[in-house]
Amino acid sequence: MKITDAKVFVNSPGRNFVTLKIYTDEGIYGLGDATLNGRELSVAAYLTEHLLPCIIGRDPFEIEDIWQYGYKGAYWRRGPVTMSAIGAIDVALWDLKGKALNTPVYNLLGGRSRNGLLVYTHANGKDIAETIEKVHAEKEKGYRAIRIQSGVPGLEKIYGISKDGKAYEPAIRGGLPAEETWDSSKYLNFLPKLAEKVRVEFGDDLHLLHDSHHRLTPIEAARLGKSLEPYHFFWLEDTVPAELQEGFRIIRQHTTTPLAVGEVFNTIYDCQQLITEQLIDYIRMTVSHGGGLTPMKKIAALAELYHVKTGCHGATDMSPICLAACLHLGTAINNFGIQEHMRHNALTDEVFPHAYYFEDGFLHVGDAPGLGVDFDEKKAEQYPYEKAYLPVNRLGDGTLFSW
Ligand code: EZ4
Ligand code: CO
Repeated sequence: MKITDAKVFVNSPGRNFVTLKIYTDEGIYGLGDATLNGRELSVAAYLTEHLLPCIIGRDPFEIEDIWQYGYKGAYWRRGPVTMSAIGAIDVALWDLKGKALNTPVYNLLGGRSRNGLLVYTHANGKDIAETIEKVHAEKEKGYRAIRIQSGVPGLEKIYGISKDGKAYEPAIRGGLPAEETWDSSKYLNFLPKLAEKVRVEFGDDLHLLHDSHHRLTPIEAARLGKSLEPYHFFWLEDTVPAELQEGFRIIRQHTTTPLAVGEVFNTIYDCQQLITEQLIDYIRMTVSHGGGLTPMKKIAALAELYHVKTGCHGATDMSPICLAACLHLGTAINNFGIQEHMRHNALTDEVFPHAYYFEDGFLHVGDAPGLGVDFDEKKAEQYPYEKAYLPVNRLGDGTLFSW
């Protein structure tokens, strides 16, 4: 079999997505997700201008070599744009191979290790009462693990909370990035109050998660983890920006609250120290931004040695193709932890028909060959790309801060 063509589609069916389709001389095609929220066109250009010309004519079964060609062959290594582009090709090739061999991708990765994948969803409220209402609503849908985010008294706009009652989408269309204001001390004082109320309301069995979205220092994160211990969270996510991996030692010395990090990582080197020093419990890298299934399988294997489980990023800016790839990986590996499930809207689901389904708190990957996701190009064409930015964040005195 030979790769005959490859195309990049940039559309906005419900939100922006970049989709890669690789065609072969046998009529079989593979799909990959190249979406990088707020930076979509850079990945599209990296693919069309630089990577795709090099794969035309190649045997699509040579997945490892094509991955190495994209990674080592560029000389310039790592980075979200590069790795998302390499990841889209990699995932498309696994999809293609599964279809060619008439088997789901999880069978190519080692076979089924579990029946379903525990997922967590989001409950976002403007205050404690509304957050509790949202947790009730998600629990009724069958979720057994729920991430709680709430407005913080004294802070105007906050990560995770929508103002208009619609599902939360951080990337705003039109204009320059929105600006938010942050205050760590207000947040640190408030969060244990939220956790206490939610635990009292729901009892011990519901798994609770929370995302600090990279805004704390290590010692602040240590305080937060400690203050949440009585409420036994499933995990505390992205407490500090993790470029300084050894910073996590400070958090770890002070708290038994499990730690998750890594949704912005793109190679194994971003988490090598975090894993080998057992500074985290869950690695949050997702398949598309992590360079594809080829490196993610290696990262999961390294993590397994150190009691670290996976918890792949699964916000709505990961298309159904990426979500399916995460589900195939999670189905096959032994150290799967949990999968984020921030449901896509109806239009996104229509443009990407898929075999995976949610039931009783678990996502099931289905047994369609390949990834089990298709892409309706005709429908997607009706929704052209619209430039959108993620917000930026400042402290009260105007200092630029992490969003
Ligand atoms: O802010 O995916 O855990 N989920 C998150 C997400 C990220 C977005 C950024 O594009 O932190 O909501
Ligand atoms: Co997050």
